[in-house]
Order: sequence, then C-alpha cells, then structure tokens
Amino acid sequence: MRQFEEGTTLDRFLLETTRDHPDASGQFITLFNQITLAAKLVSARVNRAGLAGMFGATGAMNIQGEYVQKMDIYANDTFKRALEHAGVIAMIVSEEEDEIIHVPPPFVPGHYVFCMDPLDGSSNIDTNASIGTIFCLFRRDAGPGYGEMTDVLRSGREIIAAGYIVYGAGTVLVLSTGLGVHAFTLDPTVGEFFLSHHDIKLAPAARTYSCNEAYAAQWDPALQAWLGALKEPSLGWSARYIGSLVGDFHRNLVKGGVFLYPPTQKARQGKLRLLYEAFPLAFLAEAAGGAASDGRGPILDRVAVSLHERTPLYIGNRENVEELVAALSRGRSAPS
Ligand code: P6P
Repeated sequence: MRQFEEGTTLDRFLLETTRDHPDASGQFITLFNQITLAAKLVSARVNRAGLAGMFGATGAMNIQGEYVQKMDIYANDTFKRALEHAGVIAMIVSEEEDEIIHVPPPFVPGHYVFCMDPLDGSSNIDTNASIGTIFCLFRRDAGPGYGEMTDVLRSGREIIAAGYIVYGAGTVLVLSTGLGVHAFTLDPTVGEFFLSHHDIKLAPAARTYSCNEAYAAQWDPALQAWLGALKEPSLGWSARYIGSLVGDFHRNLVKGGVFLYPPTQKARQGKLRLLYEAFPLAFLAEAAGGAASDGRGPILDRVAVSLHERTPLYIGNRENVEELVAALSRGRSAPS
C-alpha cells in the first residue's frame, strides 16, 4: 500500500494512486474534482441550513413515500449540476429521482454511471445530527450513447469505486476504489480536503451494535435471540444509534461495530436501498476488512433488479455479520 505524507490533498492522492491503476483514464480525477466541488457546496449549505431557511420539508413526497426535505433537493440538484457537464458521467441514479437521469445534450456522456443518495438522513438536519451523501460508481463500457437500464442494474461486484461524505462536526469524504478505504477531512478555511485516515480497517473485536430496537419485536426470532445474547453484561457490548445511516456507518468504520436494519412489518424487504445505500457501504465495509449481508448472502453478490429496491442490511465487523447471518440461517432451517 502506497504511503502518503502529512497534508496530502485529495487531488494529490488521486493523481498518485491513479498511477497504480494502469488502465485509469483522466476521467476519474475529473469526476472526483466534481464530487468534491458538490460536497463543498452542500457542506456549506448544511452548516447554514438554519440560517438559510433550509430546514424542514418541501411538502412534496418522493418515490420512496418520504417527505422531501428542502436540503434533499438542494443536494440532489447540486450533485447533478456538478456531474452532468463534466463529460465523465453517462447516467445518474438518485434517491430523489423516479427515473434514471441521462446526461442531456449538448453535454457529452462519459464512461461512468453514478448512483447516489444525495442527502441521507436529511430528516435529522433540523436536529444538527450527522447526515451524508452516499454514492457508488459503475463503469459503462457499452460505447457511445446515453446508456440503458442494463448499465445500471448491475452486480455489486461490478462497482469500481464508492464513498460517502458525512456532514457532521467536520465534513469528511470517505472513498475506496477497492485498494483500501481512505478518509479526507475538509478544511473549510482553505476549501480543500486533506487525507486524515489512510487505509482504514474496522477495529477488531469491537463491541458496539447499532439498530432501532423499537422494532425488535418485529424481527426474526433468531435475530432477537442473537441480539439478546449480546446483552450479557460480562460481554461488555454497548448500543449506539443515530438514525442516520451515514453517521452510524462512519462511527462503526472508524471505531468498529455492527449495524443492523432488518425487515419490519412496515418495510418487509428492509428500509434501506440497494443501489445507492447498501451497495456503496458494503463496498467500503469489505475494503476495510468487514462484511455486509442481506441476511442470506453478501450484499455485493446481489444484482440490482430495480432502481429503488430495498434490502435488509447487516454491515460491519466481519465476525459479527457472519455470526448474525449464521443465526438467521439456523432459524430458517429449524423446525417451525
Ligand atoms: P428508522 C434515514 O431516514 C434513513 O433512511 C437512514 O439514514 C437511517 O439509517 C434509517 O432511515 C433510520 O430509520 O426507521 O430507524 O428511523
């Protein structure tokens, strides 16, 4: 793993690591320049949301059946505007868009498909809790043209890069191209992202679980039993739950832990979306030595069948995810 000196900017990091990808085109660097521009704009607006009349909902409801927050629209439009003209993206999938966004003429479509949740957890913005942008990238080798649905409905194993930006006490961009997970912290005084965590690995033997236990009675009994066993005082586990996926995931990435969002009566396939929430975070979790499952198999082995499909998500330290999935499997094979 290449080493980097103190004060390495994201731009320099990308330039130097691009040399490790022999088939890399300059498009990747252009793409991340646009992502970081959008991230800085959203960060500035999030930090002033209360002053800029950006709290609250627009009154509209998205395809997810959720009330759209003003900041959702701002983040969605900001990332679309930053990406569509750069000649690197052919298509955008967004939580806030019912259909695929094709790069409009006169802009020239590029080789990448960008899937994003522009502002996950935005209902928490009025409480100043951490929220974030989540994304993953597929390469589209189908030649010129504006892309088809088959360019988007892919296996998680075809992801070439993924990341998120968490807008919290600081703004941190976390990304991986499969060669380790790295975090860059924004210094707003100079408007630059600097390498702050190189080659993050999930802390071994962590003892934190993260889930909304209000729904526990609705979960698979085998899962309830597994979670109940963790509460044995001598095991020393603790619970942490923000209710913002990016905030919960980031804490677990940095300190270790396991996050669970199982199916509920209201969300029988799970609440979280496969293409632009579970896929990106699963890519990062595996690159950091962890695991991500839908309760039956690795999330990244899934092939997306629709833009906004949902999935159960169990993600974090590999040993905990594996234990949990084994418990669910035993529960399924036990005589009813
Ligand atoms: P619940 C936010 O609305 C979100 O989509 C994720 O960020 C978060 O993990 C989850 O929902 C929280 O859901 O049902 O616990 O409020």
